Parts: sequence; C-alpha cells; structure tokens
Amino acid sequence: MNTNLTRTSKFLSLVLRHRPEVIGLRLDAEGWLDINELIASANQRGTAITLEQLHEVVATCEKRRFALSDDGLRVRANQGHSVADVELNLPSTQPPDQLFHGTVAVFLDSIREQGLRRRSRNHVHLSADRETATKVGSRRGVPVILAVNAGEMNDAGHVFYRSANGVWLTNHVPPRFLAFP
Ligand code: HQG
Repeated sequence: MNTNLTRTSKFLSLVLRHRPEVIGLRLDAEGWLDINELIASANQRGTAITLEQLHEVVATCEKRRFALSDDGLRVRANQGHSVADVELNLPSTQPPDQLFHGTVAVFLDSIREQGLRRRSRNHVHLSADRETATKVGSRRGVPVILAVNAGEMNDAGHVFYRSANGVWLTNHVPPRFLAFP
C-alpha cells in the first residue's frame, strides 16, 4: 500500500473502530457509517479523503479491515472496535479445536492469572493459525504464541464469532483453556 493509502487506512480505523467523534459522527448500532457523510465530514474537519481512496483501501487492504454494505452506501470495520455500543451482529460460530493468540512475554504473568482479556477492545482477538498469531504478537516485540483450546471452550458454553476477515472473536479466555509455550 502506498503512503497515502496507508494514511487513509489508519484514518478509517480511527473513525470506524475507535473515535468517530473526531469527525463529528456516530456509528450506527452495527458499526456502519454512510460513506458520503464520512467523506464530507472528514474533508470539513481537515482530513482530505476521496471516494476513490476509500474504495481503494477497502478493496486492497490485505487484512480486509473494512467492508461495504450490500447497497454500497455504507462502510464499517470488520473487527477491532473499542466503541462500546457497536454490535456487529455476527452469528455465533463453532470454532476449530485450536486457535492461537500472539502476545509478548511481559504480559504472560498477568495472562496466566487472568486469562486473555479484551483490554480496550470489544472482544479478545484470536487467530486461526500460528503464522497470523506470530504477526499479531510481533507488533509488540518478540512474539509469544499461546494455543487456545477453543473446542473445549465452545463445549463449556463460551461463544465465538468469526469476523468477515477471518479473525476469531470471543469475550474472555479463562487461563485453564490456554497452553503456554
Ligand atoms: C494482551 C490488530 C495482560 C494481549 C491485530 C495483547 C489483531 C493481556 C494486548 C488485532 C491480557 C491487547 C488485535 C491480560 C490480553 N493481561 N495482557 N490478562 N489479556 N493481553 O491490540 O490481540 O491491524 O487489543 O495479548 O492484527 O494484540 O488493528 O489486541 O497483546 O487482529 O487490524 O493485551 O489488532 O489488527 O492488545 O490485536 P490488542 P491484539 P489491526
């Protein structure tokens, strides 16, 4: 992605996941914003962004962070929200037996004690494979990969969702379902 598109992608993450108020807007209950309103408000408030750039980011983002509504008029983030009242209305989905979480050593004592917590986000994010979890952990330093016994969690009544871009989401992973390296 070129610099301009990366900048637009980061701006869309800010607005569609965390702080729509920076351009004076509110996400609807399922996290959508009207694309024309988004562009008009962003430009009014000093962030130059065009419809073409928005479409290019949505289409080319490797992680498919954003989705267009069926009618093409609205856009939302597929996961990663911290805005409290967004409900993506994803169907609960049976997870594979094992999922993975990439983190860093400094968090391990706390994770052993409390399990995986959502922290500032609306869900704990889990990866379907070690490679993806390694990338996630690498954002913070030398990655440490935890295996999550998702099958047992599911049997125990924990609910899982799969975002449109393949990230597994759940509310909390208690320590007994985690395997540490
Ligand atoms: C850690 C990116 C202490 C957790 C990525 C993580 C992902 C604890 C950090 C997505 C803890 C939270 C999400 C506990 C969890 N004690 N630390 N009890 N429980 N942690 O960023 O999973 O590029 O909110 O291990 O690729 O790192 O934004 O979550 O290190 O998909 O699209 O607390 O963000 O995607 O960090 O990343 P985050 P995450 P995007």
